Order: sequence, then structure tokens, then C-alpha cells
Amino acid sequence: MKIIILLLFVICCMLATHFCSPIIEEDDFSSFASPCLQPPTNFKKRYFVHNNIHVTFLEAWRQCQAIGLRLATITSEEDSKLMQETIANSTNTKGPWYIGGTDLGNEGHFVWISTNKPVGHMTGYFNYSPGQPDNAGGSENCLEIGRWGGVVWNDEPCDAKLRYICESVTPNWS
Ligand SMILES: *[C@@H]1O[C@H](CO)[C@@H](O)[C@H](O)[C@H]1NC(C)=O
Ligand SMILES: [Ca+2]
Ligand SMILES: [Ca+2]
Repeated sequence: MKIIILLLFVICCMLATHFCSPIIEEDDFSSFASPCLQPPTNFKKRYFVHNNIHVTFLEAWRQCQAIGLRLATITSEEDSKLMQETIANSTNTKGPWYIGGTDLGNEGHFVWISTNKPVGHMTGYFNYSPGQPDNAGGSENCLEIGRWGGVVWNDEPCDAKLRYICESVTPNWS
């Protein structure tokens, strides 16, 4: 009996692999385990500029989370352009705002707290202001954008009270 069930299982697996095209290998999609659930090949990012309150980095992280979003990540020139446009369209275009990068716990090695990926991961995209990150005073561990205008990044003490920018990333099935 066990053998028959096992055989049926193997046949089902073979059929499933036969009828579904292969899973696209990309580490971001590792949660798409079912052979028949196609991972989206395309994602649409949106940014949400929050100008109404000034909070610490961890508060900003939680504020985004509380409304089903996450603290912003910027991993390409395209993201940066979208960011620039979203800020220009927002109710207050004067920063700085927190974005989701931090080197807390591992000085000099920034990660995006929203994705656990190193800043620059895969794409090699960085947009630091010249001379940044400088870890000024030995205690700048969180990334902000727009301190001196524009959309370049700077490291800043994580307990500074700043505006912040969240993001949503949704599959683009078309
Ligand atoms: C910004 O506003 C313009 C004009 O209303 C609109 O066309 C554009 O899509 C907006 N961009 C973003 C990212 O919100
Ligand atoms: Ca630092
Ligand atoms: Ca700095």
C-alpha cells in the first residue's frame, strides 16, 4: 500500500514537472515552492512619502510595517528616479527621510532591513552622497535620503527624528 502511494506521488510529481514550465531561479522567489505556481518575473514598486511625523529609524520601520508596507529600499537607477518623482509629488518635498538601510550590528556593512539583502546586492547600485557613509562621530548607522536635497543617501544616527518613506512591492503579472 505504501509503495502504491509513493508511486502515485512520484507520477504526480513527474506530471507536474512536465506540465509546468521550470521555476525561474532567482533568490528572491525562493518561497514559490509549488511547481505549478509560477513566480512573477516582474514586480512593481511604489513609494509612500510620510511627512506628517518625525520618528527614529526603528519607529519608521514599525510605522511602515503597521500599514502593510515596508521601509523603502532603492536597488536601481529606476528606483531612484521613481523615488525622486514620488518625493516631488508629495505634500512636503523637504527631507531628510529615512530609508531602510542600516549597518547596526556590523559597522560598515549596510543591509536593507526590509529584505535582509546587503545594500548593492546583485545590482551593485549605490547612491551615496560624496564622502558618505562616513559614520560621523562613530555612531551613524541608519540611511537617510534628501538631507541636502536630491535623492542621494547619507548615514545618520538611528535615533534622529526624521520623516520616512515606505514602499510596497507587488507582482506585475501582465
Ligand atoms: C507624479 O505626478 C504626475 C503628475 O500628476 C504623475 O503623472 C506621475 O505619475 C506622478 N508620479 C508618481 C511616482 O507619483
Ligand atoms: Ca555606521
Ligand atoms: Ca554621514
